[in-house]
Amino acid sequence: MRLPFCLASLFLMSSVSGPIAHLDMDAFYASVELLRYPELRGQPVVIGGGSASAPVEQADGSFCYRRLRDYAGRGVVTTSTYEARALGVFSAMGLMKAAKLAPDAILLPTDFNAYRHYSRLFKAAVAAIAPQIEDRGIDEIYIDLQAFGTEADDVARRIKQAVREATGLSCSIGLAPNKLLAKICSDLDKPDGLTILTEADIPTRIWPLPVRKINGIGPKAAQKLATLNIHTIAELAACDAGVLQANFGRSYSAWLVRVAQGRDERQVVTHSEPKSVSRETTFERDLHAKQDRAELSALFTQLCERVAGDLQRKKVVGRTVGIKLRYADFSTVTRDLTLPEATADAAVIRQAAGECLRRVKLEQRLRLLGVRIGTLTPSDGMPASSAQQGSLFDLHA
Ligand code: DCP
Ligand code: MG
Repeated sequence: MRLPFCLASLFLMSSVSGPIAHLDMDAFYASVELLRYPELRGQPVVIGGGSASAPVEQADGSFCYRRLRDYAGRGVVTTSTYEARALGVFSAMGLMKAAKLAPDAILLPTDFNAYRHYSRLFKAAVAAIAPQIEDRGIDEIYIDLQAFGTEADDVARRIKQAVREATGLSCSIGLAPNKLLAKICSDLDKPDGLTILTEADIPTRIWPLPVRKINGIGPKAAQKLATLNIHTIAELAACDAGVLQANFGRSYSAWLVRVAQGRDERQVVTHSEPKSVSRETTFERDLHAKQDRAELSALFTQLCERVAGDLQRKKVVGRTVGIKLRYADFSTVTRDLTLPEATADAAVIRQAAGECLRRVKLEQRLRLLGVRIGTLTPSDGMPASSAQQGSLFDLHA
């Protein structure tokens, strides 16, 4: 699509502090499990069961695997192999729903300790080559490659190789002038991709993409944009700012205008003392506290587990547990409470978050749910004890 010249130049002015790389591990939890069960390579595999879905070792040393069709419960998919995704099974989907789509897919329990271990390994391998890293979660980082100048492409290739050697796992890297574009690019050629984007490539490679490729434009915002006949990033960039403001409010529409133009001034933040850790999820469809209780509850538990995982990785514990709800009409409420003792335990966070939830109105449908934990202090090597792990798995039961 052709865009007016002024828009093209705005794109080309996109703040250049880069090159910045965004690295994201491929089907992370599932790929770690395949290291343990290599015979499952090439098969649809879903990660998300509790310990009851662990494979059973046979007398001859082989494993008898659980199939999705035998699953009963409220668990959710944490991730799935690309073969399972081809059958329509994705992260955050209920396991029972996934079982309808892929009854023969193999189900494996989550093993957060293993994922944390591999997370540390791949990050250390990257840091040995390029130390300017921003930790964005268990399987993703930004890497500031400015210091490498024109060598950045080679460095990105070396990083992929080093990650493979250190972990046996593949990752995908996007290399671009800023974080926004690097994040989009790491997803363009998964798995095992390396997507290098220069400013000159923006019109051909970024503009034609659906708006959903922008991190921060969720399913609902994309749906609303579609009603305005905006499907691609080019169409978003060409849209009148007033129209966006009328539909999305001042701050979100101003952000939409900036990101549509590929503009992003954020630096790679290498040393941050986190003030809080949070996870949120926008639902595929608006959920009702009563009618969709089981699904909501499972997603809520999963958010708490992910927050707990983040705390444990950052070696911090927190005392203030908060929730954020966004209703179908886009209004947002938050509630929080302070615990007597700091924690990184998913079950404790789940219970506190559940108490917060009881203090909000749940008549309207919900479009987003978030869990936050603040007032962080170092855990001082406080172990993620076995009791704590036990409680994580009990939540799946
Ligand atoms: N995860 C989760 N619940 C979600 C999404 C993700 O528990 N709703 C976990 C499992 C994933 C990991 O976080 O393996 C990383 O998330 P990604 O979105 O990067 O997904 P994957 O790495 O699994 O796949 P991809 O190859 O698309 O990056
Ligand atoms: Mg990933």
